[in-house]
Amino acid sequence: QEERMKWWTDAKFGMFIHWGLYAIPGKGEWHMYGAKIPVKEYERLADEFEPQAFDAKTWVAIAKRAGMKYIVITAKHHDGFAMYDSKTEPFNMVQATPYRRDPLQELAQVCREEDIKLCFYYSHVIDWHHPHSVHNAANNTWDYNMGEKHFPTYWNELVKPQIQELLTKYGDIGLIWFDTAGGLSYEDSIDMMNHVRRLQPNCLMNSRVSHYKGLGDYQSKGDNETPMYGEDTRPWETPMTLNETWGFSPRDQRWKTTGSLIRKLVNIVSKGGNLLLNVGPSPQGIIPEESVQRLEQIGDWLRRN
Ligand code: FUL
Repeated sequence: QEERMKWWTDAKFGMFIHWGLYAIPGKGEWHMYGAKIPVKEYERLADEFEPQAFDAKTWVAIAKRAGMKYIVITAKHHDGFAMYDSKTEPFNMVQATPYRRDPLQELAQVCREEDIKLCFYYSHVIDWHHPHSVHNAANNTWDYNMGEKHFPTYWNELVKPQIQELLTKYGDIGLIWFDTAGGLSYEDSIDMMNHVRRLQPNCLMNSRVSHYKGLGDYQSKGDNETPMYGEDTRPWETPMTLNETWGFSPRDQRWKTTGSLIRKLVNIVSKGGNLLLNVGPSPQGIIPEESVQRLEQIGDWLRRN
């Protein structure tokens, strides 16, 4: 356990990347749910997803210059779209878009070369695209009849096979960042943890793998939460945004200042935690300039101090 955690506790600072089809409407990653967009209509976004400016090298360089040691990217968020070449489900980057490339594979390659740990975010409970994702309160009730949902179909035919793909085709993965596990049973939480352990014994999992307390390798704090000193007995991490949303949303210009970001980083790290700071790239694959600037300034400060 200790041994497995070492790279992560040493790392302190990571980059979170929320990137998916939701970047196209540009209203954050909960847009499909908020606007109750029918699956068939949402799927059409994939027809126009062609991030010609995406360059894994640029992203990894931005993270490195900021002093970040790991990257956690959305492999599948709540909208169910797989940002990689999934053989399990055609609603993915390679089969459903004109782009046809696998950005996670490209990132994996560059991360290996640049000595950055690649990690995947995976929404294992909420999935608005799949007809059988049922547990969380935030379900797709506009396309699907809740009474007809059969959770094991979703779990065994989509979630577990996709986790298997992510843990077998991209080399060593630092951690799987699970999310919003409300409603998932204790048995299924353990089932998932065993599944990950079997596939990659050194891959970490955050506590959001389950809503049962104490599971996972470390505690994920609430979004943007800075805990009090001594509050935690386990290793912990705060996921934080640079503005107020996770997915690309150009109308959200409420950027935190560099000064306040540095104070948050110091505050968190001095209490023993990790900071996972988020960027939301555009549909073209560009990390917003305001984000890049702030990350650069944080990196400059870290190099001076
Ligand atoms: C939340 C999610 O619902 C948000 O969309 C985002 O991914 C954040 C990090 O976790 O619970």
